[in-house]
Amino acid sequence: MRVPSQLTRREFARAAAMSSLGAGLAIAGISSGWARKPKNTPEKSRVDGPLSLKTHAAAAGLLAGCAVVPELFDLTPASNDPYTHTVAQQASILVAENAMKWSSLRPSPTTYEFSNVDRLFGFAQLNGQQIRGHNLCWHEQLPAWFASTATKENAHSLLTQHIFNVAGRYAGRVHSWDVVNEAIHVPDGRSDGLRKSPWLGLIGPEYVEIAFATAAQADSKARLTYNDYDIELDTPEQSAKRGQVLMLIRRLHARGIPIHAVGIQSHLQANGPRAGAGLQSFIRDVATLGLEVYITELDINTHALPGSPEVQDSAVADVYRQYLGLLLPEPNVRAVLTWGISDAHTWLNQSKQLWTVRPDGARQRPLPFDENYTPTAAFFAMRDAFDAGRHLVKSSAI
Ligand code: 9MR
Repeated sequence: MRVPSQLTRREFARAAAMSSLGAGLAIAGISSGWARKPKNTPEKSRVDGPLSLKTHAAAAGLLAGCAVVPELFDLTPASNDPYTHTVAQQASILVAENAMKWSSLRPSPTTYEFSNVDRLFGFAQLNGQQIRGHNLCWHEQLPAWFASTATKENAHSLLTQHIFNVAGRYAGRVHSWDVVNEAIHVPDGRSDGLRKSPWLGLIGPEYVEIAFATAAQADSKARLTYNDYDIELDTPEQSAKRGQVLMLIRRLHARGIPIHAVGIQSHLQANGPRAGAGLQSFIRDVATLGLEVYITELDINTHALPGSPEVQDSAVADVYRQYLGLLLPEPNVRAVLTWGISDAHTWLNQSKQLWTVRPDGARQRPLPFDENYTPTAAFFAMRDAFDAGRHLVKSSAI
């Protein structure tokens, strides 16, 4: 099935070029003061405008972007804020790192707090950027009131009302919605692979279908996406999880549930196994169902990689190069988003977990810009990978 909203790579490249035209105006400072050039270092001026990730990605028919924290945007006209500038320059698509989750949007069972999301949409509009919605249904980051308020009787209506109110508010303005996030958890031992989440316990396995069907009613334009992590590698655990994700998508598709894309989060490790044939065939399997694929949360974790910042940078760039080299040739892969833009703001330096903290106490460097907004080796690995995909624009479409 070919979903009507899907574009060929050629159409997509044209659309992306149009959106970078809007961004070009912003770069020139015409529509948005904060997109003016900051005092440039040589590195910064080397990667703006035509040299940016979004421009190189557009030439390959791809969207490039990152997760953002809307509160960090400095909207004052004369601002030289590097975070704001870098996001405006580099991204053709944005996703809220936390601002669109239940815990951010739902201060109480009856109220909504949209101010940060409205700020994000305003910023994106001025810069010609698209937006991914993350997310409508997840077992994490539910508000504190949820556990004491949600019951088997009201959970269906809590879920559908939330989706109508949130996806409905931004209908027609969202590139894609992560409708259901991280619903598969093989260790929970169910034959359908579903995680024993609050939604499963309250509504039953049909909560996934309910969420997708409601999202389609609330926003008929957004590509409705299933998003998950640890489905990238060919290890036994990740292969099993990827298999369950594929079965879930096939079940939804077979039942006529509207689903248009899969988000592969891609929180990767600097050392250890690399992605390979299993992920490639998964992407081809979902292509046969007419689904697009987005790399939604790419970053490279160096917690288990000893060595200097230079050693980290080179290993991180190697993973970007190998991973994008494997995935970008697949014609249904349409967008690459990193989980943050600069090492100054990354969950890998905020979360104090065994899998994020380095034994030497050094900060992680997982993203295309370092803490001073200087492009890292990963930036150039990404840009080279986009350039290598250019020839595909003419020849491939799903
Ligand atoms: O980066 C997000 C971090 O700031 C939050 O504290 C955390 C809460 O669980 O969520 C992080 O983002 C996650 C994303 O929403 C879903 N995939 C995994 C991401 C990293 O944990």
